[in-house]
Amino acid sequence: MSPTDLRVSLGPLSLAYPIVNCSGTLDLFELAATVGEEVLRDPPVAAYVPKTVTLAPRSGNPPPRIVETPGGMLNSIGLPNAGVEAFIGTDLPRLLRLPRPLILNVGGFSPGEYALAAGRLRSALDMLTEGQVPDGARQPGWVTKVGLELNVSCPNVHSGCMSIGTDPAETSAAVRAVREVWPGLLVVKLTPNVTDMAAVARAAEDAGASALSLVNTFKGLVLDRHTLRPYLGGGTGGLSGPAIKPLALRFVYEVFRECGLPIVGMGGVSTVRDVVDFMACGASVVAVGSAAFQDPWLGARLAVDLARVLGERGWEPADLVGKAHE
Ligand code: RRO
Repeated sequence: MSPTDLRVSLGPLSLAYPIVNCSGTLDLFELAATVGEEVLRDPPVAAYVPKTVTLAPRSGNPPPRIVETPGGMLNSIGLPNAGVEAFIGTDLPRLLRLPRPLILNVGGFSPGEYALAAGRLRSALDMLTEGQVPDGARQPGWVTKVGLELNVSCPNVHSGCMSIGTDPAETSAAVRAVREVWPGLLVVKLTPNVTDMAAVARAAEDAGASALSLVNTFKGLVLDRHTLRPYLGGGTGGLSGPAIKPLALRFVYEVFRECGLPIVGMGGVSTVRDVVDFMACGASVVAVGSAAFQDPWLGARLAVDLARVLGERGWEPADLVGKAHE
């Protein structure tokens, strides 16, 4: 029997298999510093999603920033990053050398700020790839290599981000503003901390999104057992890990019915069973998040397992997507 072909498309990006990482959970360059450069020549994901970048530099939230919980972990990192100009100078050139498509990730505090950051990335890509528009093509050449994910769902900052992603009108304004300057794949990462995610998903779709990432972390709280005050420096945090898988699956299942966009499913993925479940509920691509802290190679291993599971049924990835709805 011939090996199962796991190739999938996400907009203009072509992925060798339908597994990527969640933004902020896998730093390939940090990993290379400990395990060696080989991981940069063969990264364990089909497309690489770096950590969220914002227009201006941010120092993030005070420590402690992470705490374990039963079945998961709570983080309050607070979006530390060196800002989009430093990202363009330092990170973007080495990211472009990775032998994988990229999905850059941008956060912001107003629709205009998302557009400014996306516009800077677009100009930098045009320059770095000399990728103006190839003869006869309507889009820059890098469009098949680089996509953009809008993080309108970080739960750990007091304005912007999640307060945009909980409001369909604000989400629409941010997506519309970015669409003006960004010609490629535009993924919008939604928050589960809402009562009606489908309304936000439809707003993103109408404003020009090309795909959705479901879901970011669930806002939660852990107390310091001695002081009985909030343990994390930022007060509350975002819950991830196995505990959230059924909650995340419910959102993928419901949004798949309500909205026509491809879905990148995530939330507590650590086994091939999880990958199969997310795809059956409607995810075209599945992302590995906090489980990669324990096993950075998990994404590539899950791809091997997925090929076996699909091969047993004689299926391609597309045969599995949405099966739970039949
Ligand atoms: O940096 C963070 O605290 C963070 C971000 Br940007 C996010 O999108 N989700 C999350 O759980 N933490």
